[in-house]
Amino acid sequence: MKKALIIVDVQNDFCEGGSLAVPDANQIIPYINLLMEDNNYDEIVLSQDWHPANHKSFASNNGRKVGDIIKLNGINQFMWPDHCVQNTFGAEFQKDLNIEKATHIVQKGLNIEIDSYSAFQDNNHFTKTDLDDYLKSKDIQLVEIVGLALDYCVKYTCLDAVANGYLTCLHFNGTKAVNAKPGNDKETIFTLLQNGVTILG
Ligand code: VGL
Ligand code: ZN
Repeated sequence: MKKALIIVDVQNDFCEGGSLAVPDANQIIPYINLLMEDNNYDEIVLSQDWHPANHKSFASNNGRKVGDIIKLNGINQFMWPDHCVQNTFGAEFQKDLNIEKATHIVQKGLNIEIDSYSAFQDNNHFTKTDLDDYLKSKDIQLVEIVGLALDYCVKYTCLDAVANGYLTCLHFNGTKAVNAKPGNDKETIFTLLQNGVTILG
C-alpha cells in the first residue's frame, strides 16, 4: 500500500515570531523531520497557506478586530490577523523543516472571497485543490498528516482525507493547536476519531 505524508502549513507566520503564531509550533519540526528520515513515504506533500494581501479572512480588510466572526458568502468566517501573504517571508516554509524530500506543494487560500482550511478544498466546498487528483494519480491509499494548526487546517485536511477515501492517520506529536484553551485538543481529537481518523503517538 502506498503512503503519503501531508505536512500542513509549517510556515513562518504560524511559527515562533509569526503574525499568527501557534503556541509551541516549532517543537513539531524535529518530529516531522524524523518521520521523513525514518519512513519511506511514497509521496511527501507540503501545503502552503497562500493568501493575496486583500484576502477577506483578514480582519484588516473588513474593518474588523481579530477574533470577530463575519458572514462571508453565507458561512461564518473567523477574522484572522494578516498572515501568509503571497511572496512574503511569513508565507515561506519554516527554515528548520527539511523540505528536500517534498514531492508536491499545494497552495490554498488564493481566492480572496473564500478561506481554505483543508488542503483538499475551500471552506465553501466550491473548488478543489489538485491534492486528491495528485494522490490518486500516485496510487496513494494511506495518508499521514502533521502540521499547523491542529484545530483548523490540520483538522479539516484530516476530515477531507477520510471523505476522499484515504486511510487517514494524524500524528499527535506532529501538530499543535492555535487555540490553547483547555480541552480544545481533546475536542478536536474526539471529532477526528468519530470521523474515522487514526491518532498515532
Ligand atoms: C490556518 C487560520 C487561517 C491554519 C490558516 O493553517 O490552520 N489557520 N489560515
Ligand atoms: Zn489562512
